Amino acid sequence: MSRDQEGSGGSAESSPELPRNRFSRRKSVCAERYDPEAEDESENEPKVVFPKSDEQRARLAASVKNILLFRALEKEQMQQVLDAMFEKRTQPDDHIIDQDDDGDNFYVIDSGLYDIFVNGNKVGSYNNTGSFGELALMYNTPRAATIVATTPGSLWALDRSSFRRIVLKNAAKKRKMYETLLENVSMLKSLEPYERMNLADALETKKYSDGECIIAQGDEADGCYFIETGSVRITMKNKNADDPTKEKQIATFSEGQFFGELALITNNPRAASVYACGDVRCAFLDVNAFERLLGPCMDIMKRNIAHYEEEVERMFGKGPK
Ligand code: 1OR
Ligand code: 1OR
Repeated sequence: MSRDQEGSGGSAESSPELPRNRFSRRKSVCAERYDPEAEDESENEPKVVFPKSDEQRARLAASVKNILLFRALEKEQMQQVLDAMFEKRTQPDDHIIDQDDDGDNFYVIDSGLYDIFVNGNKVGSYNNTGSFGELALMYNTPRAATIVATTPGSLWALDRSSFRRIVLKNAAKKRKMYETLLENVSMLKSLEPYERMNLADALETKKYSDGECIIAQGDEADGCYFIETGSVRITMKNKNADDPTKEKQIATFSEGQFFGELALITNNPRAASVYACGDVRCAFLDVNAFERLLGPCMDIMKRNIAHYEEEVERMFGKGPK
């Protein structure tokens, strides 16, 4: 799928601030900032339940599995979301969302292809997976894009009020928590603000104490790490050395740097080990989200890898791997 976006006008409800970017057309008229800690009046609203067949439940469960916005939900909240979702069948040319409209539902794709248009230009598409329509509900802005079905398909819709009551608080908190971190990782500067928001949805904080092994050389890779606080030591064993079990320190990384991307890109085992120096907090991105969300940064990461290779040669010399 493709992604990206920004903001425009708003209503009176409080909302998180939408990051500005070059696509902004209008300033928000809503000066009040959303406070994720504040009680939301919608919390007292009755729960919505749409009965579903077993077959529908199974399809719904499969569709929501990889929805990043739902990652921050607890089990009970997830159950409420599943109860509140209703199915919407779509036909080619159906406009699911029209840019500039008010937001009614958030949609999770069950099946079908959908095109994304901004100001009349096609900017991306969804292929049988993903979700859309969260921006207008989260930030109280008009719809930022038009979404049109191009095949018959099916969507799961979650009404605005349920979305705000159950999903908004956690998701907004998470986006806010990672906002500064992601703005400070230079590799991610090539991402659009909307892409960084999607990234925030996908991250998971992991904590380590002094000396703990975060990555072990030779292991299979499951994701990459962005350092939120603290620093790490990178060490490497070299097969050609006199003592091939001896670990040599090759670098230290600190806040705003990332590691663990190499094995994901090359499909090789971990090239080095990584240990915590003191207390360390990292934001972890799993391999699936990495491939989906960091495509735009691939060139920068590949340049980095060329640098690693030069360094390996400099430190250990050339030789059979
Ligand atoms: P919404 O509630 O504003 C339209 O309704 C939805 O389209 C929006 O939430 C997003 O979920 C989804 N720009 C704006 N909205 C996008 C974009 C997008 N991609 C998906 N949506 N792009 C930026 C274009 C300048 C994506 C480009 C790949
Ligand atoms: P990974 O997935 O292989 C270990 O897991 C990580 O250590 C690796 O991704 C990189 O993110 C990180 N050579 C190889 N990996 C390095 C290096 C490195 N530095 C950090 N990592 N070199 C250091 C270059 C300054 C070359 C070593 C001789």
